[in-house]
Amino acid sequence: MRLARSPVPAPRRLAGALLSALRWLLLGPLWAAQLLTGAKSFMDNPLIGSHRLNRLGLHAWRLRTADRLAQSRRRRLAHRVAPEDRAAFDRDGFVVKRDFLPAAQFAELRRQIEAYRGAGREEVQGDAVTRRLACDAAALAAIPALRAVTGHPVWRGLVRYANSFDAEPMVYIQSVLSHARAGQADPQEALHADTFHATVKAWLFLTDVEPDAMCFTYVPGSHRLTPQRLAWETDKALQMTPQTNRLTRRGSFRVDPEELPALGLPPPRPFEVAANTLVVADTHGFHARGGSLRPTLRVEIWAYSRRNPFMPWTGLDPWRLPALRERRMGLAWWAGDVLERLGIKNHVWKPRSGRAFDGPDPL
Ligand SMILES: O=C(O)CCC(=O)C(=O)O
Ligand SMILES: [Fe+2]
Repeated sequence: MRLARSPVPAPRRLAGALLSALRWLLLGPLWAAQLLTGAKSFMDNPLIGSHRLNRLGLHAWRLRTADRLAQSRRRRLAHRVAPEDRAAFDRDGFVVKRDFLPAAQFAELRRQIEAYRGAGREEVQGDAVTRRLACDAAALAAIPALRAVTGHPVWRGLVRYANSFDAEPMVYIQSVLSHARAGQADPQEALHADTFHATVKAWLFLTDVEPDAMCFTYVPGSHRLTPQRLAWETDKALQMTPQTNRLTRRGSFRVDPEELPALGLPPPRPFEVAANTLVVADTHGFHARGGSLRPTLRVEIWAYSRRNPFMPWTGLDPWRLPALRERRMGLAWWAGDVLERLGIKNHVWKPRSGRAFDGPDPL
């Protein structure tokens, strides 16, 4: 039986229409300007989420344009990576470097990180907990061995090439704890693309990553914007409803592994790797955090960078200056706190002091 809708009184309807017009008047220019940025949420920006505009090709245009620009920027950064790494990245969307640091240097890095206690942050997603300690001035002073990573020409080159920008990434000591509390499945375990454009994440694992224990997993070749991928993206954008997965609606499209063959893609590959392995990936490609059978702690030096994908140049990075670079992670947390206090946006990163190798908090 269908319930009859109670009619909305005319004055209420008029007030609603006026409010909506005012919202468009105030926010419309911002939403329009965001079309030429990395803004990706189909929920928060009604232009990005517009069925009519996406039928006219808006989402596909943003993907194609961002892809063309990323390829052109990568060509200009190609000299920063070794030819065999470049070939691997262009083919797969990731590069894996085993035994990244000399063994003694890696052991010293781990020792210094185990001893370091910092003021960090923690996010809960489903039953997983992610903790981050910023690689800021305090961390770099206490863990001088970190500079062997952040100053490493291979690390610097790969992060830039994958990102398609000559930009300093944000760097953290990240700890991920699976099954660390009661909750639903960790949403990162669902295969997804982070964004509609090229972007980088890098992991230098400090712990061994065993099979079925939160392996980073990637679909080789899924970073490429093929005609099939473009058609899939367009369909996903047009099929979006309020019932669609929330993270898809926020612009990180989920993909069912069963959809991969039709996209001409192989099955996801899990990285079962020993500590001291570096993985640098374009997380526009499909990836996930592999499931874990047991509660597990994975610790890594984690880097991330994302710039406006519509910028044609590779440089002009405001975070280049060391004084800014080392404060950046703290500034981002502070800005999140301010937005939350103003009631604008919930901040998922809550303060937590401690060490990278701490176990889960007691329930
Ligand atoms: O932690 C992982 O293995 C991957 C999580 C993920 O999807 C991401 O960091 O974008
Ligand atoms: Fe992701």
